[in-house]
Amino acid sequence: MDAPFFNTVDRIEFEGPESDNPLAFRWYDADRVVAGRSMRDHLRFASCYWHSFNWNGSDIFGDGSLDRPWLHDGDPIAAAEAKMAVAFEFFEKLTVPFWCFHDLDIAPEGHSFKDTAANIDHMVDLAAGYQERTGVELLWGTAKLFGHPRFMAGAATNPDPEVFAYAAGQVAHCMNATHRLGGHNYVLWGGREGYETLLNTDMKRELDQLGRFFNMVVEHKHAIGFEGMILIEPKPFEPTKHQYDYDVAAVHAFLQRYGLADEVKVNIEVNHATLAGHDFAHEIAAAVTAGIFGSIDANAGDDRLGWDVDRFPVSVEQMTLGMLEILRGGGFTSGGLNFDAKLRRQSIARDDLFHAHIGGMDTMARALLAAASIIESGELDRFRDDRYSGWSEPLGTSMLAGDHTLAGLHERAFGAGEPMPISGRQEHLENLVARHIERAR
Ligand code: XLS
Ligand code: NI
Ligand code: NI
Repeated sequence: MDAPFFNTVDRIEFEGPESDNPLAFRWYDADRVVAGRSMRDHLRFASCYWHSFNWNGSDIFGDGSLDRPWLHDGDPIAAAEAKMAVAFEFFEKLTVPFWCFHDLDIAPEGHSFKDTAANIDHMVDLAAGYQERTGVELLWGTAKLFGHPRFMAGAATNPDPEVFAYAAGQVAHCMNATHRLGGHNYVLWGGREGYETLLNTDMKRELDQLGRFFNMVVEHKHAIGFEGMILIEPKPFEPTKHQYDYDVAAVHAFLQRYGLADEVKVNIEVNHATLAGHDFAHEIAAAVTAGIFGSIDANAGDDRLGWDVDRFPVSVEQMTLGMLEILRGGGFTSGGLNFDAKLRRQSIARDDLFHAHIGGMDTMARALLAAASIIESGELDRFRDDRYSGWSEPLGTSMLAGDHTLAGLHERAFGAGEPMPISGRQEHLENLVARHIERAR
């Protein structure tokens, strides 16, 4: 394979909204300061290894369509090395500050745990060198606990304790690798932590196993001095019929039940939110409210397809509503926007990977500008504050302070008269959002 792989593309530059150059940013201007932070620091973009470099374009009916020679040529280690060279060429040309990986994206699985661990260590050494040379940092690492048939009945929730123990060893190894690479977070997505049928499943037992597993992850984090955040990525189903980490609310209840609410936060994926029947913005607001907002897997679903299609984000409106909740929550700390997104199967030109990411980054940058402008104008928050203003009056404050009983309010109701409704003004507020999207420059 000849280097460079993306030989028709140079470093992507910001050229502004009037540019017609499809290989330039029109909105993402990394150094531009918006609401007190550079766009680079607000958005903290990451590119993911698995969809971009490990997936060959296959789907359940068809074989690989994409030009990814390292996936089928030669010795597995040499192929993994070639893949990493291409990945870092891509990150550098795209100017993304972060990347994300699964252990088995960067290294081939060997014949034993020991072989696999050695492969991972070798590739982590190489990755450390690439990070050093390019300045690209690791947003998060994660272990692939759902691909191999040993995990078909789950990893931590497996009925066989040997599988639980294997998964624990694999996660420890991957956490050590993430720590060595200076990862800002460590992610756990429970791809097969769920069930197909209750006929063969002991739910209580499986939840207790998962609770113990996550506690071991937190203990290990402290034992090795890893300062990144531990994140759980909720998803309602797929590949399992029912997954325990269904949505943010389910994860929050789980964390509280197992004593983890101060140690673990969430990585919210757009398409997982919509599969759970929620808006993306709802999941962020739920996490911010619970104090567990961590990071985002930025992608988009399809209105008519009921699975995780992982398109690149294209809707400025959807992302503006998401960014609004992120900014209201104070913005990212350890987290960022990881493009857990993949090309369509027919996008087989090498530079399609750039077009996809450029579109996603510009969409998010426009969303940031619009959300920041909504917050700066203060109109929306003023309206919302007014809507609840009664709660600052004597009746509201005394009820919340516990100065009333149901019986007391029963007595009051006889003389109080009918409450006066006010307009919720939803359409007015939707127009306000539209105006900020139109004008944000
Ligand atoms: C799958 C998940 C996965 C995680 C990482 O739907 O989104 O890609 O982000 O294991
Ligand atoms: Ni994801
Ligand atoms: Ni996903």
